[in-house]
Amino acid sequence: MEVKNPYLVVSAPDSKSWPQSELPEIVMAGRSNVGKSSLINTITRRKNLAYVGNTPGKTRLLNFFNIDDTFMLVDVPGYGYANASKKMLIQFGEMMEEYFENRKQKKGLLMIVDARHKPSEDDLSMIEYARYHQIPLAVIATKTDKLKRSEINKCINKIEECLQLSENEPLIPFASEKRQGIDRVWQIIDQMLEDK
Ligand SMILES: Nc1nc2c(ncn2[C@@H]2O[C@H](COP(=O)(O)OP(=O)(O)O)[C@@H](O)[C@H]2O)c(=O)[nH]1
Ligand SMILES: [Mg+2]
Repeated sequence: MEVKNPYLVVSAPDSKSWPQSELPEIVMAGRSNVGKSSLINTITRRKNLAYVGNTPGKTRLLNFFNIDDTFMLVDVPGYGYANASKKMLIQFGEMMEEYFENRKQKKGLLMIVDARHKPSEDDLSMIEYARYHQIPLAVIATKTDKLKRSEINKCINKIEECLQLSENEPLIPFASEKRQGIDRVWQIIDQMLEDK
């Protein structure tokens, strides 16, 4: 898949700023620093479409990326900051609840986790949102380049078990730096977009 014209439509602080478009949307969520922005850049083959690096934990923005006028990638702010306040967590939960409840064109959740770590409680809650709202789910385990070859399968199995993934909830090993997993991610996105 070659992306021709991806661009950031809006960084929305609240639902009033969500785009008025009816394009289908794929949501990407994960703890901060797992490699979400890198993944967006890698699969679109852009260097700076999404901002990579340390962002302060305050951002509660949903970033809507228009991908060639065929769909939107919705980047959910990273969660899991050690110093996140209760208020921030509640606001985050409310924002996601509102999105999942009201946004009709949601087509799937790409849950991004670090291949090296056990998924967090917050990851589990995101997944539960998706299951509850019956949105197709796929998990992407990033940074596999930081694992030895022999360790990758073990880690993948652990994550699968921890999240109790079912057969229609695929888990994809991914490494932005090595550009591994790109085709499978596109396959999953295409499937989600085709699903009624
Ligand atoms: N080794 C390795 N590093 C990665 C990978 N993906 C992201 N990173 C690094 O992890 C850090 C956080 O990445 P970023 O994409 O900003 O994470 P985000 O907070 O989830 O958007 C950056 O220093 C990236 O260079 C990967 O697949 N492999
Ligand atoms: Mg990011």
